[in-house]
Amino acid sequence: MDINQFFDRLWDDYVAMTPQAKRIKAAFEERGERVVNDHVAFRTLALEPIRLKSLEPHLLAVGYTPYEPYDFKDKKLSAYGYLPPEQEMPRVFVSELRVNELSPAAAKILEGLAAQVDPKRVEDPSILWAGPLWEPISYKDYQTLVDESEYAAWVASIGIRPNHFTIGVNYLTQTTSVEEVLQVVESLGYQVNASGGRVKGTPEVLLEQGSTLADRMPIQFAGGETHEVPTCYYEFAKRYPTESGELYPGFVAASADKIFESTDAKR
Ligand code: OOG
Ligand code: NI
Repeated sequence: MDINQFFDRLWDDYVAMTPQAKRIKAAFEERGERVVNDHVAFRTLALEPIRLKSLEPHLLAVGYTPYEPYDFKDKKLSAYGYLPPEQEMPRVFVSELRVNELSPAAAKILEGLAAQVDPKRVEDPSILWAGPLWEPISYKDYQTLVDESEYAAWVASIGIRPNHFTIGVNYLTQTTSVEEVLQVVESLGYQVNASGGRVKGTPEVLLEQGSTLADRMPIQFAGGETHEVPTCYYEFAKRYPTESGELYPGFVAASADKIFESTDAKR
């Protein structure tokens, strides 16, 4: 699979889960802008057979280079940033939940999900837009997870698939700050994640970011019950040049820590 096919599949899955993204992208295009993705992000569990390390080969296969690790102590997450093989292809951010740091009750729920995944399935690149790879969990277990780790609840209900795409604000010609972009997004009727401030990061840390609050969608839980849960969100990122003159290629952990909250079920 070539990298363009790869991202087409990811985008199709993403907009099916995130109708706001299609509308927001179209609105910027109607303003005459070229919408280029800064990065795409994935979430998983640090459990066999779906660990970050097991998903990584699919990124390497389409030309990505591992760049830098990140640690999120309170959220119990480890992450890695990847650089694209070509200009204007998105960077990639993959995180995984250190399940062994959770309570025995939460860990047991998640271990039950990972145990249902056939390791062979993980060898196909479509694992990255697979969605849930397990039977629906009970709504009670979902709530147990929400109380302990919003991230855990998200992965359990939504599965492995793009968590967000990100508009590269550097490519825009009319709304050249993240705050201006957020105002356009709000004018379309979407809410912004204000955790840690509307705009996270500063020119000094070479990256400014903002995001919407995730769309919500009814999904099926065990026993055929359906409940609305947060799905995916859209992010907006502006990069500043480093001393070498290249745009800063990485992520900023303190900002990312708040961006994760764009999918919180409890607001
Ligand atoms: C990722 C949050 C971090 C960034 O660009 O720093 C992030 C997530 O919500 O899975 O996207
Ligand atoms: Ni992001």
